[in-house]
Amino acid sequence: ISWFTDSMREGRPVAVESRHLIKETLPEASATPPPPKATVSQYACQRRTTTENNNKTLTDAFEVLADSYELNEMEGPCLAFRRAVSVLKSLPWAVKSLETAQDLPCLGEHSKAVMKEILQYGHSFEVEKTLSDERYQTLKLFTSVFGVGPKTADKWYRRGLRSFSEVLTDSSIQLNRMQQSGFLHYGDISRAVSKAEARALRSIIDEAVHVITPDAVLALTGGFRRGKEFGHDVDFIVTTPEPGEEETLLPKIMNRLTKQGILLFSDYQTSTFEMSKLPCHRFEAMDHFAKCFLILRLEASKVEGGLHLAEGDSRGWRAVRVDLVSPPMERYAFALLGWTGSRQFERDLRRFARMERRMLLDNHALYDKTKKEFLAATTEKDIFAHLGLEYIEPWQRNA
Ligand code: DCT
Ligand code: MG
Repeated sequence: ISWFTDSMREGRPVAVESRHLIKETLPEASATPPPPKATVSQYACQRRTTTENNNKTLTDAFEVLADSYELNEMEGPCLAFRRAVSVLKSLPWAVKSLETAQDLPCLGEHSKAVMKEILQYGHSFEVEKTLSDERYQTLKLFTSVFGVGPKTADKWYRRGLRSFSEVLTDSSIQLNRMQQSGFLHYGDISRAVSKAEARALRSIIDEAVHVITPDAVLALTGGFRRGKEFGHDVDFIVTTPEPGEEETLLPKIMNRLTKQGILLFSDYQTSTFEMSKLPCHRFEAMDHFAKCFLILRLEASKVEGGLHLAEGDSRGWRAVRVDLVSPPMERYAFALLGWTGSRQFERDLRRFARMERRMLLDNHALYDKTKKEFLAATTEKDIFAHLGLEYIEPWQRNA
C-alpha cells in the first residue's frame, strides 16, 4: 500500500507522513489495510524532538547510567542509553507501561529492565546505586569544572582526592590555565545561562564583529538556537564573505573584548581546516575551524530582566562561557548544522548518512562515496535534501 516506503519494506523504520488516500484508487486486495502504526525511526534525524520532554523521569534515570558508562569509558552501553534517552524524548506521549514501549526502537534488554523498575516502583535500584557511588559522584564533581575531562578526573580520583579543596591544596597538582579559570569562576559557569543572557551576549559579539567587518555574519547556534530556555554556554558562528578573512576574525574580536575589559579567559585554536584533507573517514571529536573558548564578564545592565543569579548575589555581573567558531563562508551551512546540535541529533545525522546513503557528513562537508564527490550546500535545507531527509527545524532537533 502506498504509505509503505521502500525503506519500510526493508524493515527500516522511517518517519511516516500521513497521506490522504483516495479510496477509489486502492486495489481490491488491500481493502482492509493494517492500521498505519506511527513508526518511530531509529535515527534522531528522522524524528522531531522539541524541548518538551514527556518522559523526564525515565530519561533522567537513563542519563545517569549513560554518564556513568561514559566516565568509565564504556562507549557501547553509554551510546545504547543515549539512544534510548533520545527516542523517549521524541515521544509526544508519556510511557506508562512496558507494553506501550514495545515497538520503540533503541530500547534494549538493559534499558527495558530499568524502565520496568521505574514504572513499577518509581525508581531504579541500579540508578540509585550509581548515584550514591563515591567514584561516580567524585568524577561528576571534578568533570563539572571547565577544563577537567574524564581522564584528569580519574587521575585525581585515583590519587585519593575527593573534593575541590583537596585538589586545590594538593601541591603535586599543576592546574592548567583553563582549569584555573574553571575553579576561579566555578559558581558562575556551573550556573545555567538564561535566554536573556544569551541575547545580551549576542548583542555584545554582534557589535564587536561588525566594528571589525561590516559585512560579517553572526549566528547563534547550540542549544539556544534549538529554543532551549537555559544552556551551559552560548555558542556562536562568525564569518565573513571575504575568503580568508575569517581566519583573523576571532583574534580581532578577542582583542576588542579585552579592551572592553570583559574577556576573563580565552583559549584560541587556529584553523587547521584544509579542503584537500577531506573527506575524513575516521570520527573526530572536534572540527578543524578556528575557534575560541571564552569566559566573558556580563554586566547586569546589559541583560533585559537582569542576570540569572543566586538569591542575594549583588555583584551586578556574572561570568559566562561563550564559544565562537569561525568557518570559511563556503562551509557555513555545514558548520551551522553541526554546531546547532543536539549531540545525539548530529551523531544520528552522520550515522544515517553513512549507513543509509553511503555518504560522509561532518562539520566541514558532505561527501558521496558512490559518486566520489562533495555535495555543495549553502543552507541547512540543501544538506537535508542531499541526504533525502525531510527538513527538521532547529527547535525540533532536541534529540
Ligand atoms: N558540537 C560539535 N563538536 C563538538 C562539540 C559540540 O559539533 N566537539 C556541537 C554539538 C552541539 C553544539 O556543538 C554545541 O555544543 P554544546 O554547547 O556542548 O551543547 P548545547 O546543545 O549547546 O548544550 P548547552 O545548552 O548545555 O550548551
Ligand atoms: Mg551550548
